[in-house]
This record gives sequence, structure tokens and C-alpha cells, in this order.
Amino acid sequence: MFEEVFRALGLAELNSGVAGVEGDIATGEPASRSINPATEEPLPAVREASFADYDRVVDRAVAAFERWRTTPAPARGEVVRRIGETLRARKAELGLLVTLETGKIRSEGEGEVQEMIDMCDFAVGLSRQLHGLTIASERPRHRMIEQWQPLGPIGVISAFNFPVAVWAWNAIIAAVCGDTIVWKPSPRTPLTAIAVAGIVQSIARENGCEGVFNLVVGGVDLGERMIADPRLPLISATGSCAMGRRVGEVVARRLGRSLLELGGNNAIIITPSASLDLAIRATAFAAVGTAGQRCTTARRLIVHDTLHDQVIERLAAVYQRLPIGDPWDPGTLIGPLISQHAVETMRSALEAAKNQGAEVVVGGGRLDRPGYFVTPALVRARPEMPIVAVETFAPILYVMKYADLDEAIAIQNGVEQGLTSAIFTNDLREAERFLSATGSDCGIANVNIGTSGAEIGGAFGGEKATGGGREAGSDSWKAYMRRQTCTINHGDQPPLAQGVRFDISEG
Ligand code: UN1
Repeated sequence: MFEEVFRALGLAELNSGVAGVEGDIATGEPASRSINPATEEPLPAVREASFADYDRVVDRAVAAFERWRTTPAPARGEVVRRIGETLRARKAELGLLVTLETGKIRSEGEGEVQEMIDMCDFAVGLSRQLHGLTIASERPRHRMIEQWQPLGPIGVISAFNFPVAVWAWNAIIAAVCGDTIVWKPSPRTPLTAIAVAGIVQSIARENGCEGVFNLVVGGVDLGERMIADPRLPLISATGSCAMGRRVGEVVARRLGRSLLELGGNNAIIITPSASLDLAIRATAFAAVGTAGQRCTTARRLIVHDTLHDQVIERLAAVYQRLPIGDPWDPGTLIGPLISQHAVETMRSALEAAKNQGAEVVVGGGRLDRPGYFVTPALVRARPEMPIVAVETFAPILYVMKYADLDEAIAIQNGVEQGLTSAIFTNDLREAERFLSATGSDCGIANVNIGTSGAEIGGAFGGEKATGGGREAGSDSWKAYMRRQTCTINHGDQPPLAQGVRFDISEG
């Protein structure tokens, strides 16, 4: 029923899971299919990259790097500008493809494409701002500078839930930095990746830089090959904490760099001074938007004990009215989960919660229709229940009570992950306490804003088991370059630093 979208994006009945230069196609066996999670129907098939395909692609990325690194950065930015223009023109159909493959609602599917466009706009400006420092030298007639050089071919491993936005955070920045890119998307969302890679490949071709942006579709075996590959000095990986531990270990063993964006277990604190209307609306989006499948999804709600019952009651009323259904239908707010496995994971998390003494206030069921649809669950819980420390990639919100702000912050920080966090308060001191060194320990801390939906202008990422990586805006670009400290002597004496003397005589 969505044949025109596939056609418009150049997708056929069988598609190559390799892209980068024209004519290079995947030879892996067998072909696989992603599933439309709203209908359980198979989408067009993909032939995955074989190991031989992978090696060819990486060799090409290495060769392309030799040229690309000497292309002036603003000229690299010009290629990125053209990519952004094309994505703008194709936003509607690409957004719909995101919807079909991930189950995200239309506005979120298009939002994802907008995130790529925003990255292009940001990176065009950045291509003229890869600034280094001039540093005062302690030695006479010496000058010190810090400069940033391209790093090499970068490996990007992305997850199903942001199948193209997270690629753009990495690839678009890496491209203006002079790196080439080898992208392995989630095997659950290969078509969105193939469509974007096709668009980018043809722009690269028109601009004489084929081989800068490459794609290899494959599973865990291919990922293992990639992370162990010394030709890729940086691996940027998004996924679960378990996956990130593996990537971190293997990359560290070869002393490569990894940039990890892993699980979150994000909390929202609602204080007595909060505007409840604001807090309820923001919490609802953070907890059930994208059917709870963002790494930034709010999974824990920590409410002052004077408001606790009222907040549960108001949220329960919202949950009961959530329009759940076909994600391409404009009235829908909640689409399906990605897979049957996700539905089962949600069910077993709720079972565990109940066994630990939690009470499911509303939701947690499965819709009686094709597709992986669930009703978002609101659960009364306590911070000491082991289940609240677990990131379940589904819409489950555990609501807990607190008595004073120190306790709320301790609960919020009391999990291994450290991605995003939020407080709802109109009390300046509470807000500042939350943002202070003894406040939230997360990479992202918001006041009167939910935990999800970050803008690209800031650095995105988290602490602790979230992996420590930072992507997208601010100075995240530095992860994609190598820093070089240069000292230049323009005098006729060789003075040594720290006052060290080493006077030699020549006969
Ligand atoms: C993710 O779920 O991996 O802040 C990324 C957000 C989005 C990105 C989420 N901009 O919710």
C-alpha cells in the first residue's frame, strides 16, 4: 500500500545492503526483510553485505580519506549543504519510510528527517569553524598552537529507534571534519538507511567525492568485524549498555577510540512548586512518545509525596485516552513497538515489577490486532525495587514518592545509567540545586522540560553506563578529529621548557 514511497526513494523488491559508489552492490546471502511493525507484513528485501563486501567498502573508505582530508573544510561543507537541501526536498517521503520501518508516528518520522537537515545546517557553519587555539609559550620567540586534523574512516553503528538521525549526528559532522564514514545501521531498519545512503551517494558522485559516505548492512558478525578493524580509528556506537560494553572492550584492546551512546534510565522529578499542567504534558510525551523507545524516554517519575496521588490520577486519565494505532494515521500518538520480542520484554518487565510489589495502575496490555501494539503502562513502584533500575525499551513509567529534594536527587542518580534527567519546579533554589555539582549526574539535565527531544545544537550523550560519548552539537566535532599541539621556534636559540639546561659543545 506504500509502493509509491518505496519507488520514490529508489527502493526495489530486492535492495543492496552496500552503498558508497555507483555499481557496488552487496553479495551477502541470504536476503533479509524488515517488518512493518504496525502490520507485521514484510517490507522490501535487502541483500546484506558479505565479509568480502565489507572489506572492499572499508578499503574504499581508506582510499577516499586520502583525498577527502585535503579537500578544504568549507568545500566539504558545501557537499553537506547540498545533502541538506536534498533531504529538505524529500522530507515527506523519507519521514514516511521511517514510520513504516520503525512504527514512529508521522510527525516523529518527519522530525527524524528534520534532525538530519538540522545537522547539515549546523555542519555547514562548522566547516568554517574547526578552530584551534594559540597558546602562550614559556620560551622566547616560540609560538604554540593547537590544530585539528582529520582522523580517518569512521565506523558508525546505529540503532533501530533513530535509524537516520543518529547517523547524521555522526556522519555529517565527521564529513566536514575530513573523515570518511562506514555505516552499519540496525538490521531492523535497513531500508531507511539504504534510501538515505542512496541520496547521499548520488550527491557525493555529483560532487566528485564518492566513497566518503558508505553503507554496509549486516548483523552481529559484521559488527564484530567492524569493531575489531584497525582501519577504523573511531567506532561510534548507539545501542544497549551490553552492546556498548562489548564495543568498548574490543575497540580498547586495539587502542582505538570509541564514542558510546548507550542506555538511559531517565527520571523526572516533580516538586511541590511545579506547574502541574506543564509537568503532566511534558511527562506524557517523555514517557509514551515513540512508544517508549527512545534512549531518552522517561522511565522513572519521582514525585513529591504531597502530589503523588494527584499526579498518578491525572496521568492515568491521559494514558486511558492515548490514541494508539497505525502510525501513519495523523490522529495517532502511539505506534507499535518494534518487534514481538519487544512486546515480550515489556510483559516480563511488568511481571517482575508485580512480583516485586509494584502495582500496574493502567496499561500493559496488547492490542487485539496485527502489529506489535501495547498500551503504555503506569506503575506505582518504590526506588528499591530492582526492576526500576532496568531499562526496558517499552512504555513503562515507574512512579515513586520522595519527601525532600536530596532524596529525590539520590533516587534519580541511583541507577547505573546517566543519560538525561529533568526537574519540574518554579523554585529557583531547587532548580539550581538540581543543576549543581551535587545535583543530576546525567549528561543532560533539564528544568521544566521532559527528558527526551533534545535539540541538535547541544552535545548529546550521557555519563556512567551510558558510555560518556557526546554527539551532534557544541564541540562534539572534536571526537572526529585528531588534536595536534605544535610549537614553532622562530628564534636562533633552542631553549628548553621547564628551564632544563643541556649545553653541548661542538669541539
Ligand atoms: C536516541 O534515542 O538514541 O533527545 C536518541 C531525543 C532525540 C534523540 C534520541 N533527539 O529524544
